[in-house]
Parts: sequence; C-alpha cells; structure tokens
Amino acid sequence: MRVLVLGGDGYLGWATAMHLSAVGHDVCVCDNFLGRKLHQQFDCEPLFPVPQLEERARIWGEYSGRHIEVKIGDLTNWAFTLRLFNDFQPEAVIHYAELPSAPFSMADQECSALVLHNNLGTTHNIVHAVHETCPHAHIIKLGTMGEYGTPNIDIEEGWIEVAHKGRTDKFLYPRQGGSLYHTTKIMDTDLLWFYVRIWKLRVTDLMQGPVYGIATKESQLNPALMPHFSYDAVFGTVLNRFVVQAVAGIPLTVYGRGTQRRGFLNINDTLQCIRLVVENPAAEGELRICNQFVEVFSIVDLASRVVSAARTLGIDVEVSFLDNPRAEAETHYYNPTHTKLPELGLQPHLLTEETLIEMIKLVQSFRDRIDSKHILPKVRWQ
Ligand code: USQ
Repeated sequence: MRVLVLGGDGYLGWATAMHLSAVGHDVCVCDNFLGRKLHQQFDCEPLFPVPQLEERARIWGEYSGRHIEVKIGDLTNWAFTLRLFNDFQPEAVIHYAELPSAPFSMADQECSALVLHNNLGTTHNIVHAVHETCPHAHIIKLGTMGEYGTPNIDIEEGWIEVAHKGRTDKFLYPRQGGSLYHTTKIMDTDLLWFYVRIWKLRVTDLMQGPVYGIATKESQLNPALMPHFSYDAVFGTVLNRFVVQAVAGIPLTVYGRGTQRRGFLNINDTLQCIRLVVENPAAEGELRICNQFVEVFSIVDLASRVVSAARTLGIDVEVSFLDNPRAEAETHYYNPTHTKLPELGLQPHLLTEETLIEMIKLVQSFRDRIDSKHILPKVRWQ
C-alpha cells in the first residue's frame, strides 16, 4: 500500500516508516522538524545522535534496498498539505504529526497555544486533504489512553452505550484529559467523528498508552537508524526516563506516591499495531477506536522492576518520591478494555526483566551523553 507517515522524524514515526517499508509498503515520510527545534529550545538532546531525516532515509535504503520518500513541510500549511496528498495519493495516512508532550503543553501560554494550533491544525488539514484528494484513504490517528482520564468505571474501547429514561444510544466514551496536550487529542477525536459522519471518511483512532523501548528490528541495522529517544522531564516518557536515570545513578523520579496506573506498551508493539491497522482498514463511514496498550502498571511497579533489572547488572538504584508536579489522581480505579488489537492479531511483547536489561545495556553505551540537569521536572501544572 502507499502509506504516508506524518511526523516521520519522531520517536515512533521513523520506526514506523522503516517497519512498513521493510514489510513491502511504499512509504513517504513528512515532517517539519518542530520536535527537533523544541528540543533545542529546551536545550535537551535525545540520548542517541539522530541524523537528519533525509540521511536516515538514505542509510535505510542502503541497508534494506527499499526507498522511503522524504517530504519536509508544515502540515498546518494548507497549500503544502494539499500538494503532498495530491502528489503521493496515499491509501493509508498515519498521523503522528502532533506535539506529544503533556508537560510541554502545560509550560506556559506560548507552549499551550502552539500545541493547540499544531495538533488541531494538522488534523483539520489532513481531514480536508483526504476528502479533496483521496477520499477512500484510511486515516490512522494516534490518540491517547489519557483521553479517558481515570474514571471510576471500566473504560470501554472508544464507545459506550447509554441507557437514559428507558431509551438507549451509543456515544463516544466520556473523556477528561489530564493536560492541555491530552485535551487536544480529545478535540481531534471530536473533529474526526464529525467528518466521519459528514463525509463518510474511514478512520481508526488509536488510544495509545505510554510507549517504552529503544531497539526495533529495523533500527538494529545501523546506530544511525535508532529512534529519537528522549529522557528529559519535558519530552521523555516515564519508563524510558527511569532506565536512563538508573544508568546515570540518579534516583528514579516517581511523581507523588506513584500509585497512578497506566496501560503501557513496547515500541515493537506500536509497530505491530500500526501494521495490523494499516492492513485491516476501517470501513467507509466508520470511526474505529482501539485501545492500544498491552499491560497496566503503576509507576512504583515500574520503578521496582527497573531497580531489580539494574541490580542484576550490578547497578544499585534508589527511588525518590517527588512532590507530584502534575494534577492527577494518584489512587484511582483503572480497568480499561483492550480487545480489538489482539483480535486483529497483536502478539504482545511483555515487560520482562530481559527487556529492561537490554534497554539498560543499550543506554549504558551512550552514558556519556546523559545530561543530568534535564532529569528533574520543572513544569508544574498548578
Ligand atoms: N511520571 C513519573 N515520573 C516521571 C515521569 C512521569 O512518575 O519521571 C508519571 C506521571 O506523573 C504520569 C505517568 O508517569 O502519571 C505517565 O507519564 P509520562 O510522562 O510517561 O506520560 P504522559 O505525560 O501521560 O504522556 C505520554 C506520551 C504521550 C502519550 C501518553 C499516553 O508523552 O504522547 O499520549 O503517554 S497516556 O499516558 O496513556 O495518556
């Protein structure tokens, strides 16, 4: 299939592009390097050096014999977006082209305005470009489990049936984001649902939990193909950060009591899920919502697993309980359904000690690049 990967320079975007290219799809990646610019602005480099996107595509071509087309441009620019879709005529569009950081979205007015403008602007343009140039293309949108928040009832997979005064109907499951970033993802879902109803688009919205992991089959071919792996307090996600902290000898930064729970997945499972969804598209006029995670852990659970894996390698790690910089429930009910992706064929990679040891070893070989001034959280929600 002809697959357009938007946000193809990011942690998941580049790994996805290589994976889909490896299994035989014709891939075009697009990015405007906003993620890189913001990392520079916050003065935090990713753990592994990441060559420019065109260079990574060239190296991928050398190792795989497969071509990935690269387009540089801003998807909030309508003329650019229209031209991109017109020229490439995608059959599937994977939309990662959003600012993914909750702390960034809570830093100040300028940051939250950028997240709002970028995340909704890209989604809006993509929907219009599909409608005008390739109305049968399947839009695969990265949403987040954080759209649901932590309600005191079971979390369904996107939809809920409501019985009210003797009548029933099906609605989007109630959503309540814990940051402005998460709230933009809720707004995206509403936009998509609106245009699915009006234009009969085919859309899959993936409610993904926090992703961890570094190596994928494709990135192992050459260090230059490694993902853009962040460990700082603004752009890094919790388990990736804990692994880097363990290697650097910094106590693990558990926020609050650490009893908050989330649904996690390995980066290799993100790749599997995306491929399954690309190859099994939603129907026309369907907004299919899948909960994309594999295992639920509390943050203290994760910290103790990292401590124990590190100990196996002779590294002593402490855990530090910090004042929670976020406004979030720390003790809460959490029982989200996740059956649709396993039904499509997902074979989960579980978080084993072996996985953590592999991550720790890989991070150890880049230990000199860890900058400890980026570890402690500086952005506070309140
Ligand atoms: N946390 C810590 N210590 C840390 C970092 C985080 O205890 O050093 C805690 C947070 O308080 C939170 C949980 O770990 O309760 C998850 O935080 P995170 O930074 O790993 O993830 P989050 O900000 O929620 O966002 C990440 C990705 C985002 C994705 C989301 C999925 O950045 O793009 O959408 O995970 S979810 O969390 O399910 O909404």
